[in-house]
Amino acid sequence: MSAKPHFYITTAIAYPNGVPHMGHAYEAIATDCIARFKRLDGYDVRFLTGTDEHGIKMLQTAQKAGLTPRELLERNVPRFKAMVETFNLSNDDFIRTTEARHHASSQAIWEKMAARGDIYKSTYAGWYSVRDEAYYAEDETTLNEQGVRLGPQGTPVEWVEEESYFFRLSAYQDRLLAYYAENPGFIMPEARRNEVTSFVSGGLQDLSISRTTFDWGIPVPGDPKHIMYVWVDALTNYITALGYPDEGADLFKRFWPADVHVIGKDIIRFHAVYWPAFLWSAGLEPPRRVFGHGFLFNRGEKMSKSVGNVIDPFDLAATYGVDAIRYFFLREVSFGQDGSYSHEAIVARMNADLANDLGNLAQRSLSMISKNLDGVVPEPGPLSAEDEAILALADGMLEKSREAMEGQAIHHYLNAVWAVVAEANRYFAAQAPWALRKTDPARMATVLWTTAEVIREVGILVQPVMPESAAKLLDLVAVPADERGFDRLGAGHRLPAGRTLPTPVGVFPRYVEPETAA
Ligand code: ME8
Repeated sequence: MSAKPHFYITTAIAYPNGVPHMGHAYEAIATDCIARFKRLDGYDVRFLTGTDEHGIKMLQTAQKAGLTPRELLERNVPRFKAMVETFNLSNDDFIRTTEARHHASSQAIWEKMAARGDIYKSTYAGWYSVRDEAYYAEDETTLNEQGVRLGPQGTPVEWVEEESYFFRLSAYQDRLLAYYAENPGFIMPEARRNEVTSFVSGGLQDLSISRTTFDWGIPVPGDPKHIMYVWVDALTNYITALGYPDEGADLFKRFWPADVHVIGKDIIRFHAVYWPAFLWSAGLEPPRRVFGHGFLFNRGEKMSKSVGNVIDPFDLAATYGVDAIRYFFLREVSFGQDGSYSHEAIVARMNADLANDLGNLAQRSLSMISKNLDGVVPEPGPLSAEDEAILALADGMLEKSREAMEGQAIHHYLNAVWAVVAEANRYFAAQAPWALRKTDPARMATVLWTTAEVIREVGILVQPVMPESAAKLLDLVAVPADERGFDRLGAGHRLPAGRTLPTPVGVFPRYVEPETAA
């Protein structure tokens, strides 16, 4: 077993009833950034993503398209896998809930919950939203102007009445409330915690956890006429992927309980109420944190297939580049809040933050080393107060970034890095090494070394958000692959003099409007 601290992080598993949209890619990118950050910071990381392939929604979508559910999966799951590839995700596993390992695991957790006495048979009569795959109490629903009854997420609900197995969720109300109170970091951000706490305080009903009217799902052990409620099976994916029901499996021992389940705010109830209760019932620990991120809007409007403004993540990646998109969403949207995006906003970030602030600084300073110092990293002379100050700022980025990332405040981590980039630009302009070339070449060399060292530190720190561009940047300052971890940041590992740098090339392309480019 590794001596490193362990860190297990997951995305939600998406319904492949359609192709991935930018909301899916956003969640995946953010989770990947956190996973990469932790890996570079010395953790033994496990990062899981995948697809949620059962349920009525999948079945109905397939039927409408004249397909079997498996045919629908064959069409769409490869798109989710392509999204993982395209956006350069560093996941260790991709789980599909139709896999045999997952059937075994879901049936095992069911049996554990039944053995605890938490499952009983009765009749369900109430509202169900197929779109949310969720049961709602009558007082959570409303009638719209057309007389259609809607659930709290605004999706239509239908009346369901059938024999069903129930989970004794009501028995876990006090334990859940105590857990939230004792672990204020369990549900993040705070608005989500308040929402869940007030829902649970309002009283929990037992939960219907099986259906008999269709068969696209995992059969209930010992009573195959019943199919498990899709959320019982979906949530279990997080432990299936660690080898459950083998609680002695190496992965399970190392990585359960999960450190963070990253999910969207619409599915917080399933993760912060049902999931801990299922786990306790099965004799397992609840996850340490559930982080509910916000929703992405297209120019302030909710993406919807009927409005025709669903953004294809593959198009965005092709238009702007994968790293620019990763950077844009993680910098622009406060993680945990809703966010909006537009072509103008993406271009502004690409050109200002990436091409100008970071790209130009690297290009200008490194090409001076190339032209004036034969491309060899110079030995710095005595450091001035200004050199010391910018190096101290660069050295301070790691602590600030770590602190931000403890609370998944990805945007704060990036703000901290770009504050240093901005300061490095002011430093470079004020020191004007080009003017020192004739008057004081030794001082010029010191300024260039200092700037290159700041670029090294920034390059190391931006790997989680822009893995490919950061690698190129680090190549430009000749940092070997095994010297790119966060343990190389700070005064103990300065850029060594004497290394030969490659001829600098642009790392962050400026976005030029196609009509202007023509
Ligand atoms: O909910 N912006 O799947 P899903 C940001 N299968 N995030 C968004 C979004 C948007 N516009 N739209 C959706 C499910 N998401 C279940 C999860 S987990 C055991 C089972 C997020 O395909 C959404 O909040 O509807 C969720 O976290 C993820 O995308 C998958 O959504």
